[in-house]
Amino acid sequence: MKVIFITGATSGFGEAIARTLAKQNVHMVITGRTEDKLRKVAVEIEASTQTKVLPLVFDVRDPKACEEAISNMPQEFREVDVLINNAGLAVELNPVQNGLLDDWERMIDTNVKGLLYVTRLISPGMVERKRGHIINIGSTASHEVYYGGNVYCATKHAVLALTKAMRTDFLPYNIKVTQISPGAAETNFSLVRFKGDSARADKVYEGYDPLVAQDIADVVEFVLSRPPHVCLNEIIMTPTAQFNGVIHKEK
Ligand code: NDP
Ligand code: 8X3
Repeated sequence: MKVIFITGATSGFGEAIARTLAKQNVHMVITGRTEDKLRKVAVEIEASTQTKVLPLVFDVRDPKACEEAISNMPQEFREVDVLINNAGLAVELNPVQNGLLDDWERMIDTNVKGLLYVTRLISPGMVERKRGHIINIGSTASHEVYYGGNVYCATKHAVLALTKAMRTDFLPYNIKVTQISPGAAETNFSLVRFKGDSARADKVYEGYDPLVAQDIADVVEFVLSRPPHVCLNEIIMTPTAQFNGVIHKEK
């Protein structure tokens, strides 16, 4: 049975990806910190598909918690075929001179170190089996910077570097590595970025049609549907109204 492991599946892209791929009747591990939401997603998926779901509650910033959760998975979930490194966040939109160290650390620890911790634990099995696919969720911020986006953009630049590095390191082991790099998508992302200020978050998506989580899930499904000899290395996707960090908004 194919095993798919998705980090950050309590909302947004991760949840949509989990619900979409579950239709393939697989074994699925979903993770996040918000236990009630994670369990709800797991229960709903199991009620509506043949997919068996293991919800794992842990913070990707904590290497010990990652190890404990992943190394104690039941046997039937251990041989992960697909790892989707999705958990991530932006915090605030301050220029460097006003940045808060705690905000910077949350972003670096989650988006870069958390992705590394999980990959470090799951990739050895893929190497051993000479089989696997890692999908990293990057961003258009892997390529561009925008005012106040400094550290978030740096973490997503780092994700792109790690995607290329993994592709290089795993080349002898028949492991695919793909980065999906979306632009603006309406999820909890901006609510988290603006620390619960919904008026500020809503403004981000006014005046144009942003991407929605299902758009990213559809692309993940397509990426995984390619034959064994094809690896899509990166897909950059934006709302039609966005290019090069510029969003055209109707007044
Ligand atoms: P959401 O806020 O809706 O989802 C983020 C997910 O990440 C949640 O499930 C959250 O779970 C999880 N997460 C965050 N921090 C941690 C942590 N420390 N440990 C474990 N899980 C964590 O945002 P999106 O779905 O939009 O974001 C998903 C990814 O897509 C992120 O990497 C983001 O940077 C990226 N992205 C988003 C874009 C957008 O415009 N929305 C565009 C491009 C990329 P919980 O809080 O329960 O732990
Ligand atoms: C999330 C979208 O525009 O903040 O990666 O970079 S953006």
